[in-house]
Parts: sequence; structure tokens; C-alpha cells
Amino acid sequence: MASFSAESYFATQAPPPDLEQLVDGVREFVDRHIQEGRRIVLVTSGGTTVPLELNVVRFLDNFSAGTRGATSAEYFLAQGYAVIFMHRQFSLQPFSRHYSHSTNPFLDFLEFEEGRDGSNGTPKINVSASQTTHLAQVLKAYKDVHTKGLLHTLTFVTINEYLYLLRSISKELNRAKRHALYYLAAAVSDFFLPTQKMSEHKIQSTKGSLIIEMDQVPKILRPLVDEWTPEAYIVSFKLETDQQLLIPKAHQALQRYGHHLVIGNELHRRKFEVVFVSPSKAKPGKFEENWIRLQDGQTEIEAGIVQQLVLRHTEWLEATTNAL
Ligand code: 9Z3
Repeated sequence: MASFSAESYFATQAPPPDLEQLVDGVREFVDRHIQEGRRIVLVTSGGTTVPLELNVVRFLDNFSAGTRGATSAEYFLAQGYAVIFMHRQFSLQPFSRHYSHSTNPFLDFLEFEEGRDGSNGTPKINVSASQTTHLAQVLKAYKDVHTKGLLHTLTFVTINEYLYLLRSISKELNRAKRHALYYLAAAVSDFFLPTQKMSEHKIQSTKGSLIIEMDQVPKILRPLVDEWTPEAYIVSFKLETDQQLLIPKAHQALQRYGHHLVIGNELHRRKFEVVFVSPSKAKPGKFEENWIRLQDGQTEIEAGIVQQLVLRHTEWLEATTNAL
């Protein structure tokens, strides 16, 4: 199995055709918020796919509904951040997630007003008293955010689109310096098939079993931290299904990439508890862990995660400003 460096990856895999246009939108968004003195967070959300054919019929997917990213984006907006929300196409999005087709289908809010002739008549919106308060809150936040231009949304599907977008956005966001925060919650493929090795057409079943050797996706956090956006506050997520691995894997990531924080979560407990792993201030070379758990009366753990993160970003900004 080959392992690509970030450099060899971008030298051999073609960029998505609409990349430049997407980056223009990000540039305009970043510059406006820098001018207005706002902090900017990049939230990545949802899973990346790995196509197996050039004319893609089959692909490998990464698990993620996009709940973590979409929910966190709302809390960042509530804390005054401008949000670049880079998500898997059709995964959950801030605000609309409350009324997604599976959790709260829009059609359930419509009713027929009976016509005079006894026919079905015209559909009317019917929101019950118990639903009104919540709907009004969501709608108000949504309208405010859009009127003020605080949310910029971009989509990816494949790992290739994700990697190119992340690189391009980070180069733009670099201008926000330490006011930029990265919240890398997307579930990213570890393996991929380079286009040079892909079959052009649909893989045929006539040969019996299918053996595919994939290459390793480059570890993108290293150039992100060292080259593309060296001044920002960078938070990555670590997903494991074996709870015992969470903390050692988080240590390994911090040692390798030298970023600020890893948020560890175990697949089945991710909605109830996560662990913040970061370099220890008191003991250089060591790490510290802080568990964040869903509190009584809270419905979403992201409230606690984002609150804690904003505190850390603020403290770090103050400490690094004083050190200058
Ligand atoms: C996460 O760990 C996210 O918290 C989840 C959120 C994907 C579990 P949902 O969207 O789930 O709310 O359903 N994201 C990061 C996963 C990841 O790919 N991390 C890489 C790794 O673990 C490192 S960047 O190796």
C-alpha cells in the first residue's frame, strides 16, 4: 500500500472543477468578517466518500449524520462567531436540522382546509401551540444569521473534494490569524483509490470476489498546522469504537501534529460524553484530559462543548496577545 504525502497527493489528484469559484465566496466572507472584527470558525461536518470507479456507481462511505457539526455551528453563531460550514452534501445543516425529513417532516406541519364543496381544499400551515415556541426560536435565529451574513455554507461529497476545499479555505482563513478556529468534526476516510488506479467503468461481477487495495489518505493536519494556517486555534476530533483507545490516540495526534486540542468520542457514547485532550500547561510535554458530559436539563452535548471551546479560544487569544 502506498502512502501519499500531502504534496504528492495534490500533485497527482485533480482539483474539483468548481474549486476557484467556491474559494472566491470564502475569500469575500473571510475578508468581510475580519474587517468587522469577528472571530471565524470553520466547522467541517459529515462523512467523506471514496469512489471506486471513475464513472461512479459504487463508493465507500464514512459514518456521520452531521449532527455534531450542524448543532455546534448553531452554538458558535450564538456565541458571535462567523461560521464557514463545510459539510457533506445532504447531511444535516444548522437550523434546518430541527425540521429534517426524518426527525420532524415538513409535511406534518401542513393540513388541508376543507373546501366549501367538501373537497380537500388548500394546504395550510398548522403549528400546534406546543411547537410554536421552539419553531419561533429556530426561525428567529435562522433569519438573523442570514440577514447578517454570518453563515457561509459549502458542500463536499468525496474525500478529494474535502481535501482540496480544506486546503483552499485554510489558506484564506489564514488572514484571520489567531481569530480563526478550526472545528474538524467531519468523519474523514483514511483510505482512498487514486484516480490513476480506478476502473473507468462500473466494476463487473464476472470475476467473482472483489479485491481492492487502497492507498492511505495523507495526514492533512500536519501541513494545516505547519504551513496553511499556522496561527489559528485547531481542534480535531478522534472517533473510536474502543473506549480504551480514545486517550492514547488523542495523545498520538497531538504529538504528531502539534495542534491545540483533540476531542475524543466513542461511537455509542458520543451524544453523552466527550473528552478534551490537550497539552498540559502545568507539566510541559504531558497532556491533560477533561471530560464533558451532557448535563441535567441539557438536550445537546454540543452546548457544553462549544461553551468550553470558546472559553479556551478566548484564554489562548489573551495569553498569546500578552506574549507578543
Ligand atoms: C467525529 O468524531 C464526530 O464527532 C462524529 C459525529 C463523526 C462522531 P455525527 O455526525 O457524528 O454527530 O453523527 N468526527 C471525526 C471523525 C474522524 O474522522 N476523525 C479522524 C480519526 O478519528 C481524525 S481527523 O482518525
